[in-house]
Amino acid sequence: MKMSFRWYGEGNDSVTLSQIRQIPGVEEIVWALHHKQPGEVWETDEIRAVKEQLDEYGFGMSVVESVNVHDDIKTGNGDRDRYIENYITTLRHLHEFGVKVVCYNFMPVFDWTRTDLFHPLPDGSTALFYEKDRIKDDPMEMAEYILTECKGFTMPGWEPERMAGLKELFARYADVDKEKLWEHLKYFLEAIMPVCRECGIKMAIHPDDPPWDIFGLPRLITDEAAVTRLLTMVDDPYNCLTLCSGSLGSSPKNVVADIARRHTDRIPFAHIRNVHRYENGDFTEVSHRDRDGDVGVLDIIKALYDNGFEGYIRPDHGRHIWGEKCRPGYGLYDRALGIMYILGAWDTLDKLKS
Ligand code: CS2
Ligand code: MN
Repeated sequence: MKMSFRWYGEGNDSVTLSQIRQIPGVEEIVWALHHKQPGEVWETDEIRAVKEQLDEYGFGMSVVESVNVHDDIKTGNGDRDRYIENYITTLRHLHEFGVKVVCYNFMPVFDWTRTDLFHPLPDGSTALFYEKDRIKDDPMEMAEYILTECKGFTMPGWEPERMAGLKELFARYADVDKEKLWEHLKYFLEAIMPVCRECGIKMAIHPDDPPWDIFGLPRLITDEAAVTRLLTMVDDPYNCLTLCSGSLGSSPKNVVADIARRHTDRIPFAHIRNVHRYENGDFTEVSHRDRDGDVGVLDIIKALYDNGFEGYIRPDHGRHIWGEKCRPGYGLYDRALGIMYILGAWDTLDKLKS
């Protein structure tokens, strides 16, 4: 297992590489070119610039999160083949710099969705929160809220340029039902798999967050059956899953440790975080500690450990603690605590074995 930490890039993150270097055990930075629109080619000069920054601190750049997929590929129309060609060019460029895993998602219109980015927890910290009843109404209202709260930060999946055309974007998905979306995902994966094999890059899809349909939009990667469908539909070792414990774990239907145990060989990358679920379907993010939430953090770590997991792990969202001003979910302090918790569990399992 290799520990990693997501970083949004120079000038685009409140956390610095020199701070990350002081968190024990972090070997890799999970990175991306956040100024790129979905569908644009990532040029080698731009990738090299990131590599030079990471080299200075001795960090690897094996995992990219995300190379976003253009809406034409998801809706299966317009210029999808041209955008797939661009995607392939980007994969080839990433390969030149030793990238091994690309985390991406296939969620229509929105990436992750929350109704409150700074929800107070009883300990005085704040965290991301999802109130089920508020997601029934107007998607515009929610998008405006997220964009206002996130002013000053680029938010992947929430590009203001895309959100400005939200009505049109919804219209383009009007006749894309769940089965069509599966077909478009299959088309995309089959087109890129030969290049992934050639370049040794695993495509690790991120589960939908939350793992159910929202605003009438279909969502695919929501439970174990969907994971199995994805992995068998294109049965290739380079077609993989990002195991996100918080996304899958916000549904009480999912036992994330079971998914981890059954599919470890197709999981090159894991996001570990914890969520407390309420009976009415709301959920709040909480600390990484197993007993603070409901996703079964320790069972998940043990499942991966028992199966000899050799991929990358990163702490996913953290709470906002100690007055830190940061990008929602992506502060330094709570994610660093998360790393110490995950490494503590992992090292203990190692110790018990020897
Ligand atoms: C991430 C996702 O911050 C988060 O919730 O886990 O946004 C993830 O980066 C994307 O869905 C991957 O494309
Ligand atoms: Mn995640």
